[in-house]
Amino acid sequence: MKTLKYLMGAVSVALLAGGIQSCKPKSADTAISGDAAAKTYVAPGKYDEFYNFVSGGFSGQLSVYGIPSGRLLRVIPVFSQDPEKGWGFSEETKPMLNTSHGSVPWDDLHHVQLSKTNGENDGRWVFVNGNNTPRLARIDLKTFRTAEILELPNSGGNHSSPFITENTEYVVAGTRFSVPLDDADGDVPINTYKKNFKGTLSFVRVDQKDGNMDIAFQIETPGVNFDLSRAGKGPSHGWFFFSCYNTEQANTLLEVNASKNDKDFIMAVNWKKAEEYLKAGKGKKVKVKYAHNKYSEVSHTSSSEFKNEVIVLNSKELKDLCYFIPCPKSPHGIDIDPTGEYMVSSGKLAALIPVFSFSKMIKAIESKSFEGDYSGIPVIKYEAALYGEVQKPGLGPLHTEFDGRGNAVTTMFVSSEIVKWNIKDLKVIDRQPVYYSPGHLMIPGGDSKKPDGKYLIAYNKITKDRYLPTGPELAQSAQLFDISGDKMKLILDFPTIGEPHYAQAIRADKIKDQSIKIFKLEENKHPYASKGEAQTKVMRDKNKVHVYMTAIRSHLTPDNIEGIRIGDEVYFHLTNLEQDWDVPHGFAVKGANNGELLVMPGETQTLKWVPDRVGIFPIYCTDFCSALHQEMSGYVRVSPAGSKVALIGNTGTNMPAE
Ligand code: RUQ
Ligand code: CUA
Repeated sequence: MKTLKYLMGAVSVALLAGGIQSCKPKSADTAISGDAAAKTYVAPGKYDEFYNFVSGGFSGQLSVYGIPSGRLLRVIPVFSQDPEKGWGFSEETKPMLNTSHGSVPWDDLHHVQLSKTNGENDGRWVFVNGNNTPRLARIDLKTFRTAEILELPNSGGNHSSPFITENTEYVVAGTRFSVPLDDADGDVPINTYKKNFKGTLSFVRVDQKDGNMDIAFQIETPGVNFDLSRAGKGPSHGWFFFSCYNTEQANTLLEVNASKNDKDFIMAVNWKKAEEYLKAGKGKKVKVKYAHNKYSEVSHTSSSEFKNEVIVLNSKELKDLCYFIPCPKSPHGIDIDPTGEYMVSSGKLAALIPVFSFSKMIKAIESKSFEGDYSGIPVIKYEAALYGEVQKPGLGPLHTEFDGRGNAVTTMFVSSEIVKWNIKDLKVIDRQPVYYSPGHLMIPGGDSKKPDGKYLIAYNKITKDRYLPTGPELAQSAQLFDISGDKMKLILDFPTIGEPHYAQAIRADKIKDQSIKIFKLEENKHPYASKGEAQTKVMRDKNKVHVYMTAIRSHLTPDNIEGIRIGDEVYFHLTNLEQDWDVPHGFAVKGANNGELLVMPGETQTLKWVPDRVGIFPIYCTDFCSALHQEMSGYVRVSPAGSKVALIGNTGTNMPAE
């Protein structure tokens, strides 16, 4: 890395690299006000005020915290296998990780969006993005489980996603890396970026009844990197805004070559116009392949379907669809204020924060105040769309949220602080150090029409000396601030899982009562369910053995299984017969190349096991479910291939020994 820089001999490289690394805030000792403990104290047995859904970054998962206590309530597996819950290990959940590349059991989850109605969080679903193998996922907030994963074709990394419109009409996904489209010959020299690489913005429609997603259309754009996005709201509903960097179209050493232009762009997309073009048949059908995976809580199984076509609208050919607004130096976040009039963009390398006006942008388009075009797309004059600039906000602005009282708060990665400023006069009114280098920040409802401006959390990239040392890596830190007064006050540090990027929070009373407690056994439509011990059995179909099994405190039925032979594939289909809240049973068998099963009341899940040797194999429940949990166990006998041992499965009835 170093050698490369010196070889390049570019002074600006060193300057840039030095400049964008973080520096410590001056006063590393924060003044914690005396009432901080009282403000975050949630007495034992009492509930938190908010659910906080926090992206897990490279853990591929979504975690749920209580705010203000900072208690970790749950980790929801999404793109990554999770042996704790059997996610991606059970036969039922494996198809959820299908993609056109085969099973992809990991991803890099960056952004979180709660579904909205009239621009306010409604508590139905949470959407998240997979940044590596481009995917979107939807989590159902009745079960707190992943219900759907949709792959995105024609994309090279799904970063500016999964931002949504004010009534959850669309979830969008802009490609981070431009690449040749899937139906083009991709076997081209990398240095033909300018000619062969294209961007796409995917508009995914959400069915308002069941939440199911599908790609409505894509917009093909010039090859640039799309970083983040936000939908308009109120007056700007119907528009989407994307931050773009690498408008230099560099394909190597981006840290220098994509930082040359003084200004990159915000791309404004008129999606109502796109709908008109779509209706008028202006889209072109493009051959692609992408997976669409859905989980059913009725059959307790998932389905994975491959689709092979998308409709693509061309941003260059279709007039009035897309516009560029120049924006200083590699913008990262783009955030829309609660009124829908102001678009705040944070340029990582800029020393100011430009605030654009939606109404000025519309006037500029009407009066054609363009400074030219970029790859055939009109570029609006900077001044014509600009409302004003926040001067000297701090170094390395990344993301902005709103408090609902006319203020915005922006994270400063380089100067390690959060900075509050007034949207009308663009004056900085407060700044507080954070430890260290904040990426995203979050105010509950802070991207909505009605923010709940009581708390703010900074999600920091670097922890260093904040926690007890734990070897070379430390958990990332979140820092909770009370923002109800004029000054933002730090009141709590808590660690997070993986690397948090964005997070959102919602008042607990908006979802806690809809959270389901059990799956009703009588509604279980799993093809291998046993709805009572009388239905359990062991069936052979050539070399496949299906064990229809039940679990109830405190035994498995059957718990003695014989007649399994080397060469068999054994499927343990475990139904949890409990109909009581918070009584899962687990299942494991010695030597299984797999995770455990963790089966909820009323649910059926399947563990596949291929025994590799002759002998007796213990099986047991992995979840301490009762005083006799340690007794909840059994044995499987494995005999040599071709053995004549009869296939049996029973509990409590001893067969005579042979
Ligand atoms: S990012 S730290 Cu992947 Cu949202 Cu800005
Ligand atoms: Cu069932 Cu332990």
